[in-house]
Amino acid sequence: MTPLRFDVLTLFPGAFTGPLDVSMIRRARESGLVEIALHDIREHATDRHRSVDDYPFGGGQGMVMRVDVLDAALGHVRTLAEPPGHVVYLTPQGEPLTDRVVRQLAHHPRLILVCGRYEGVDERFIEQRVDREISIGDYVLTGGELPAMVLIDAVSRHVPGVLGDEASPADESFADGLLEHPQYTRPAEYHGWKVPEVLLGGDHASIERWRQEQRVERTRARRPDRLPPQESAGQDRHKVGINGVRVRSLNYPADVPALAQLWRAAGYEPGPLDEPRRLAALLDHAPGLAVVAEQAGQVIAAAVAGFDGLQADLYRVAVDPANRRRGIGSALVSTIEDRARQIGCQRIAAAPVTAEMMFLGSLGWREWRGLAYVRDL
Ligand code: 9D3
Repeated sequence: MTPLRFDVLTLFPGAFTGPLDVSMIRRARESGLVEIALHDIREHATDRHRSVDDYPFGGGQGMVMRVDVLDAALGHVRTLAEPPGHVVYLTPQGEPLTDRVVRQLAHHPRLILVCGRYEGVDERFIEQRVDREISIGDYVLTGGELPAMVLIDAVSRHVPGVLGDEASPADESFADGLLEHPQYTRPAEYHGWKVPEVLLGGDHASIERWRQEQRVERTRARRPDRLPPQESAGQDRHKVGINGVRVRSLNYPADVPALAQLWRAAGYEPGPLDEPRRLAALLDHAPGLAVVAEQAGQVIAAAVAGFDGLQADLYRVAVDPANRRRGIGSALVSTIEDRARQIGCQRIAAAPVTAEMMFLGSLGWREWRGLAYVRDL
């Protein structure tokens, strides 16, 4: 197993001792799973004052980090190891660091993190040398050092072995978009503060149900942005497209007859999905991933997908024959993609490849060995 190597370019290498020397990251470094090398940018200053920053051209507040000094530092760091590394600049202007970005970064064998101070770094360095700009959130810090440590901590957890044997970042809360349920341990009562009754009995089905309710309830209260859009029948949040076509969630069981007719017209072999109870179960599991297009109160297209926690599967897409070639299938699929992404799904697949699914290629899906279409979300 090749370790993950971080090289950090900073004016304050001392800031990193402490946070990265305890607990899990310490163990990961000691066992060689993660390497962290710190580099002082000031060592690459060339003038007699060892200056690393200068006044901004055009005037304005503060100082700007010099392109020549940063480039010398990066050039030196690149000679120290292979491969050249993916250069990440921590900046308030960057894209937000999310679970998805963390997982993407974890694929690189070497990350070079550039921490800014002052007002930022000369834009030419960013244009020429930086692969990705990342922020850790919308609040102002004094520099990129703490963000770099946050990134190192989050990415290191994805290196196999860092978390220990059983734990896997794959089946964590963020993966399905819901927050975690509350936890309790002994004593069962303290100062009269009691542990919820259901957890003390041995009824595992009831415990599981209670925990799932807690997860959904907490997510609704604290992070409604992570729940799939929920529409109440009639009062639908919808897109109104060209010619009054609107996309909405499939309503069960009201839309079942229209759905059956669409599947038939599209030539789908009747299968397990045609059992209304199966459809109900699918909707229970991933509400919002089955959508229809409606025009003048008539359902003219439908797309049904499911999400089992690993990847989303697009089972069926059908557009009424009289309404084809209007972009309706694409609108349904992109709605499903958005909603799947919102619940933490990272990949969607469609198999088998039928003639009706060929349009997925133009939506950015890639064909997988002629057997399936796949898209990373
Ligand atoms: C006056 C304009 N400021 C931008 C909002 C200047 C500025 C403030 C703070 C420039 C750099 C910084 C230092 N912050 C970081 O380098 C930084 C950061 C952050 O402040 N918040 C969230 N994520 C990050 S990543 C790097």
